[in-house]
Amino acid sequence: MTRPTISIRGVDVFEAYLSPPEQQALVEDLRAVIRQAPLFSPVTPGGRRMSVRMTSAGRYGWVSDRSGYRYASHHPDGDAWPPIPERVLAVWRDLVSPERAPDCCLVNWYDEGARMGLHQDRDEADFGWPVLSLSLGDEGLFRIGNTTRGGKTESIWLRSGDVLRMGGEVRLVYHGIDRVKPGSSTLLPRGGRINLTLRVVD
Ligand code: MD6
Ligand code: FE
Repeated sequence: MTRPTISIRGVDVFEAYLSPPEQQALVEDLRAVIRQAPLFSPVTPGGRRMSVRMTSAGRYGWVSDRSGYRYASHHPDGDAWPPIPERVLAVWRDLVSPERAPDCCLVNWYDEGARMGLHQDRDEADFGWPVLSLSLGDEGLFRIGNTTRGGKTESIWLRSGDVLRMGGEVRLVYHGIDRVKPGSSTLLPRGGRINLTLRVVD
C-alpha cells in the first residue's frame, strides 16, 4: 500500500507520486483525450463563465450550464467521452481500489489567472468512494475548508506529479484553487496547470 507523504485535515497527499517521465506520458494521453473531446468553458447556473477550461473521459463527463451542474454521457458537442487513459486508471487502482474503476475523469485546464472557487464535489450519487486528483504542470494553491461553508481554511501548493485523495470523513469538504504560479514547471511548453479528478458517479 502506498502511503501519503502528508495528510492535511484528513486529505491525503502523495507528493511526487508521478515521476517526470510518467507526467510527460500522461500529458500525451491527455492530448489525445482533448483531440477527441475538446476543452470548453462551462457556464455556472448563475450565468458566469468559469475561468478553467474542462473536458472529461469515461462513462460520464461533468458539465455545467444555466440548468445546473451534472454528469452527462456525452460532450456538449454530442460525442461520447473518450475512455479514461490506462495510465490514469493504474493510479486509481494503486491509491483507491482495484475493485471498482472510476466513472469519470474530469480534466481541468488552468491558464494563467484561472482559478476555482470553493466548492464541494457533490454531484455524484455515491459518496462512498474517494475522489482522486492528479496535478500536472504549474503549481496550484489548493485551499481546504470544512464540510460546511465558512470557518478556517488551510492551503497547500500542489506540484506537478502530486496526487491527492479525498475520502471518508473529508469526501465532502469545501476546497478550491486560489491561484496558479506561472513558470513553476517546465512540463507544459506553454505553461499552465492540468488537474485530473477521478470519481465514481453511480
Ligand atoms: C484542482 N480540484 O485541483 C481542482 N476536487 O484543480 C478539485 O476540485 C478536487 O483536487 C475533489 C477532490 C480533489 C480535488
Ligand atoms: Fe473538487
